Amino acid sequence: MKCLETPWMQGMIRMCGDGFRQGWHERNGGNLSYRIPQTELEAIRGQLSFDQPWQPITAKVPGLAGEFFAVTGSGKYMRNVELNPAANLAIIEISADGTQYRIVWGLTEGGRPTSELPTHLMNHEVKKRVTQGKHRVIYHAHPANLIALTFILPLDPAVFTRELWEMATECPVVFPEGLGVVKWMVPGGRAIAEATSVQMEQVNAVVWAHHGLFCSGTDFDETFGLMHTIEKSAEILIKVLSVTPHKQQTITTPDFIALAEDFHVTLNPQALHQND
Ligand code: 2HA
Ligand code: ZN
Repeated sequence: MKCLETPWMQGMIRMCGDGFRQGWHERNGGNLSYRIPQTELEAIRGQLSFDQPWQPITAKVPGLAGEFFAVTGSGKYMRNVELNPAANLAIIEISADGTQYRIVWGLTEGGRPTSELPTHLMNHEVKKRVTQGKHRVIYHAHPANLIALTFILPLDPAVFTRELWEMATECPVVFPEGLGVVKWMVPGGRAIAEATSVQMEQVNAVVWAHHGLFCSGTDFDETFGLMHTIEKSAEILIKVLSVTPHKQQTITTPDFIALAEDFHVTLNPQALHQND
């Protein structure tokens, strides 16, 4: 099967277009990566070329040595991926020492992998370890309501988690472990990658103050769904705060405890007891 026709590549292409249509990817904003399963890689190996030079990652990811990733391109627009996936996406291979990558497919009109490659790969390394390889997708977007909240709420993971849980009953079930929050930092580098990946040990979504959100998941549906759920909840909170700073009523701590029992989830205790 042609690389572009594989279900996982089709899933990646669809997600880029879906994210654009949600309004999360102005200009070249946002990026997406997928850790390709070994069997899927073998099926397309004949379509890859191994003649491009190794390049530094500027992060060390020995846990990903020899892995292959599909990634969006730096400076490429999410809205263009559906029109020309091979020009806007790449497949990269990670070197045996985990410090370099090389492009083995795609970016047919030139370019490099996403400018956030260090954060993507460091998150993948953490998630591969803590989920025993189940998580394969890392997604970064610029959803407006969540970004707006980073100017209003304290940059405290327990506060963000609790406020977003209260806005939609499904939230504590979708992200019971809560959200991480990283204060404003220069994007693209190793420092923000480290700050993000440390929090990814515990959670599947990390907010970047005044910038956007990183999500992790097992597949494209789950990861897109997490981004979507968090941003929908942020939109409701922005609507509430636009009318009044005071909630007349809300979901309470005992309500959350009852929900957690019925849905068999363990809620982040800091967020659960945030308002006690
Ligand atoms: O431009 O979103 O964080 C891509 C980005 C950088
Ligand atoms: Zn960004």
